[in-house]
Amino acid sequence: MASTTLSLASGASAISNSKPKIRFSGSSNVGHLLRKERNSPLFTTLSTGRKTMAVAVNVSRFESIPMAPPDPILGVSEAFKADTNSAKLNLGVGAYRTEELQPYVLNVVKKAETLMLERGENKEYLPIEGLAAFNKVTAELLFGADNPVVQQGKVATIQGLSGTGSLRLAGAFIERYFPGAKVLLSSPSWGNHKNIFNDSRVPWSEYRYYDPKTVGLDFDGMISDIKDAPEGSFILLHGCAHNPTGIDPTPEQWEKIADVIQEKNHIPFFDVAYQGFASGSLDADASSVRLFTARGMELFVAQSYSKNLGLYAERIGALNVVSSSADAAARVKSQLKRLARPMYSNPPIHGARIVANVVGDPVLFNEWKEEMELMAGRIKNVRQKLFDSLSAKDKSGKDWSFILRQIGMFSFTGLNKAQSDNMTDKWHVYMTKDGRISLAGLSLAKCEYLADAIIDSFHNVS
Ligand code: PLA
Repeated sequence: MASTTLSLASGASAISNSKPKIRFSGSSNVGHLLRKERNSPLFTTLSTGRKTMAVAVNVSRFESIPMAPPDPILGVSEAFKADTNSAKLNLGVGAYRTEELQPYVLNVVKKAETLMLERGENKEYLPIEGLAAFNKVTAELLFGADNPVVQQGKVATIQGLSGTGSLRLAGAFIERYFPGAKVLLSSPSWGNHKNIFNDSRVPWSEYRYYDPKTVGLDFDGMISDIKDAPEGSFILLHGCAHNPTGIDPTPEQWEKIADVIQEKNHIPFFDVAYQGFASGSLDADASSVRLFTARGMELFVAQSYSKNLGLYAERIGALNVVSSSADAAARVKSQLKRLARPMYSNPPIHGARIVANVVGDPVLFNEWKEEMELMAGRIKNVRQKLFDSLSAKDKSGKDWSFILRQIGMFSFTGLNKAQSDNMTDKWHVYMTKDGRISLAGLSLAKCEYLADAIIDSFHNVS
C-alpha cells in the first residue's frame, strides 16, 4: 500500500451531511490511489453535493491485531494499582520493599549520584559496548578480579539493557552464530526466558528441575534431560536464587551438572539476576559461575543490577562471554557490538556510572555489601515469620518447612492457579498464577494476614 493517507479533519464523519474538511498528505497522485483503494474496507463513498469522493472511514488498519494478554508478572503490578482495598499486598514482581512496604533507593546509589552531579559529567553517547569502567568492575564482580579468565582477557563483556536485554542480545548471537542450536530451560523457569528465545528465533525445550512431591530439586531428572539434549546445546542455569522455585543445586550437584555439560559438549548459559541476594554474599552467590569457569569451560553469563543495587528502572546489566582465548573473546565482542548497534545503538549511561562508582570504589563497595546484607536479611526474617505464622495457625499438620529451604526473593508456595486466584480475589494478595510470592514485597507486620490467606486458599480451594 502506498504511503498516501487521506483523513477527515477533527469531528468530521464520513456519514455526516455537514461539509467535511478533507486533508491530503503524501503523494500527489491521490486520485489514482483512491481508485485503487476504493474497494478497501478503509474507504467509503461520500457524497458532498455535486462531487462524490472516497474517504477514509473510522476503520483502523490495525483491526486484525488482537489484544495481547497482560504480562504474567508485570501485569500483576498493574492489577494491584487498580485495587482500592487497603489490605492489598503486591507480592507479584520481585522488587525489594522496606518494612514499610516502600520502594528503596540504596544509600550507596544516592552517594554515587551525588558524586556524578558534583563532577558535572556529560551525556555523550557511550561506545556500543558500554562504559569501559562499568564492564571492567562488572566482570570482576562476577568472576573475581584475580580470575585467570579476567586477567588473560578471555571474557567479552558488553553492557546490556539489564538482565533481560543481555539475555536478548545473547539470543541474537546464538541465532546468528549457532543456528539450530537449542536452549534448554529449567522447568519451571522465569517466564520471560521463553519469550526471549521465541523472539530471538532460538529453539528451546525444558529440563526437569522442580519436583512438586519433594518440593525440591529433581536432580536425577535434570541430569538425565541435560544428557539427552542434542550435543552442543545451550543449558540455561540460574546462577543463584532460582526463579521461581528458590531451590538451588548444592555445590556437589553443581559439580555433577558441570560434568554432564562437559561430557555432552554443551554450552552453559548462566542467568545471574540475584548475585548477593541469595546468601547476602556476592562471592558465595557467584560460586556456580566460578566453578564452571575454573574448569576452563566457555560460557555465557547474563548479569543484572536491578535487584542487588536496586537499579530496576536504570536497565543496567551485562552479557559476558567467556572464551578459551583472548583472540576469540575479541571477535565475539566485535560481533556482539554489531548485533547491538541496530537494536539499540548503545546503552544508557546513568546506571553504568552508578555501578562503576559503587563497585569500583572500595569504600562504597563495602557500604553496598552492608546494605545488601540488610536487604537479604530482611527477606530472611519475613521468610521465617511467614513460616512461623503458617505453622502456628494451620492445624492440619501440613509441613510448611519447605519455605525455609527456599532462598532468594521468592517463595514457591505450591498454590495452584485457582488457589492463587483466591489469594487475589478474596484476600487482595497479588501474586503470579504459578503460586510464586515475592517475599521482598512482604513486611513482618503482614505475615499473619498472608498466612491466613494462604491457609484459606490451600485448604478451601481445590
Ligand atoms: N532473569 C531472571 C531469572 C529474573 O528473575 C529477572 C527479573 C531477570 C532476568 C531480568 O531482570 P532485569 O531485566 O530487570 O535485569 N525477574 C523479575 C522481574 C524480578 C521481571 O519479571 O521482569 C520477576 O519478578 O521475576
